[in-house]
Amino acid sequence: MLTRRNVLRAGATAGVLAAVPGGLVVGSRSGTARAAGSPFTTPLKVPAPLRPVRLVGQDFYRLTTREADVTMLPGTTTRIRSFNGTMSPLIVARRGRPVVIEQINRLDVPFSMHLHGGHTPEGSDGHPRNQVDPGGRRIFRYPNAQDAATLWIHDHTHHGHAENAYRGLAATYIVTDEFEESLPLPKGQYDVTLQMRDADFEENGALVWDLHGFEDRHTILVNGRPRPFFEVAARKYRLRLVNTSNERLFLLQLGEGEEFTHIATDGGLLPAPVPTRMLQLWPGERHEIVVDFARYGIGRKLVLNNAYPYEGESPEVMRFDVVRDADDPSSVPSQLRPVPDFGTSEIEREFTMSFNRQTGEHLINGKPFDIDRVDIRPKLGVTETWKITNADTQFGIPHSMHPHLDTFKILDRNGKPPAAAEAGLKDTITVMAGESARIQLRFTDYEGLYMYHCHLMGHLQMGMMGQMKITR
Ligand SMILES: [Cu+2]
Repeated sequence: MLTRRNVLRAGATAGVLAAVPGGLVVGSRSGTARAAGSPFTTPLKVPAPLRPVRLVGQDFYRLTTREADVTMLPGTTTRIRSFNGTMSPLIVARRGRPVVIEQINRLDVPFSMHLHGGHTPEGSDGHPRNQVDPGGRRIFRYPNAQDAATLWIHDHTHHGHAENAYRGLAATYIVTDEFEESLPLPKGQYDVTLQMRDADFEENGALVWDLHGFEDRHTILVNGRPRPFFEVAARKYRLRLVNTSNERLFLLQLGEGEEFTHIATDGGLLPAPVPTRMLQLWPGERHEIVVDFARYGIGRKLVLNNAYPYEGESPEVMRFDVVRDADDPSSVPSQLRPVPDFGTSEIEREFTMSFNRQTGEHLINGKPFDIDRVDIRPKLGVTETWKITNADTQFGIPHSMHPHLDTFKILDRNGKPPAAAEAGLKDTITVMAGESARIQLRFTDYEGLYMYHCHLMGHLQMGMMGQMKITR
């Protein structure tokens, strides 16, 4: 149904369209700001990797999904849905060494664990057919037969994923490999994951959940802390940016438009580093950057801003405070990792994303998700080209496409080759209203039933998902 709120939301989103390609139009949105607290009063929490039980040939973890009371806003307590009681946990895996996770569900809602970006066998991919009911448990096997990249874990239950992610269930999952370790990029304590998202809080710290209320989520959280500060050394850092928001675009700028180096996207390292001053981080995406704080003296404070805040909202995401010297043997090589050649596509498919104003559903090729319908039947090893068209010109709503199982490369956007920042392997692509993009991909190794969908979680919940049956 088209409510007044839907119209407002859709109209407001058009502002994003106007903003992103050219000059910024800030403040075209409506919405009321709740108290979000002063920025930079809380230190960033840098999660330590979870410690596995090391078995012969594999790492074993137990992840219990349960409610927990944590401090997010100073002086208040927030009940979240968590993995093992914490926000933003981190798992570090190694290429070729399998990770096995026993997921135990102590929530009172179902949970279906999906490793976003994982090259994962069907039974461990978190299909809603396999969701774990309250009190249940399930074993997930991640072979990690894939290149180094920053992945993340979130829920994929049929109607609960958006709320489960919003209430805190998001883990970062890093795959490392020998090639990447051989590069002189910043490592150890200078390799930091930043999970970014928004939320709406009551004054008492309780999370406000409204599927349609994304314009009211004015508190920006980084690793579960509101607009934190991070004390850094005057040297290079590798920052892994993960957008775990339901709907929010971060248009990231450092300080007064400082330069930083873009080194990786969803599927891992770019072919070559890209110097940049602004980065779009859409829901579900990961981008990795290297920032050289040696350019700034001790005492300098650099704010990371979102150049597209909602109306009534301040742009700050977090602040880097340069507080000490440090040696810096790291550097960014001029070449990183070449993109594989997928050959010539044998299959071409088209996906048109649209919003049905009568039903309030978000559709792919005119249809909402149906768990009993198989939409496409790709063959293993056969290269395909997908043309993704965003037909939402009336409301100007952005949409994305995230096929499970394998990464893709972007062939073109509106017929033009992708920018250098999009020249690497991706698993999620956002397409603005009235625009189209073509991607090339090839499914490998695993047969079975997998999903592809828009990663704006509200849209996914309102139907924007299809199923593919992959066979030999
Ligand atoms: Cu969408």
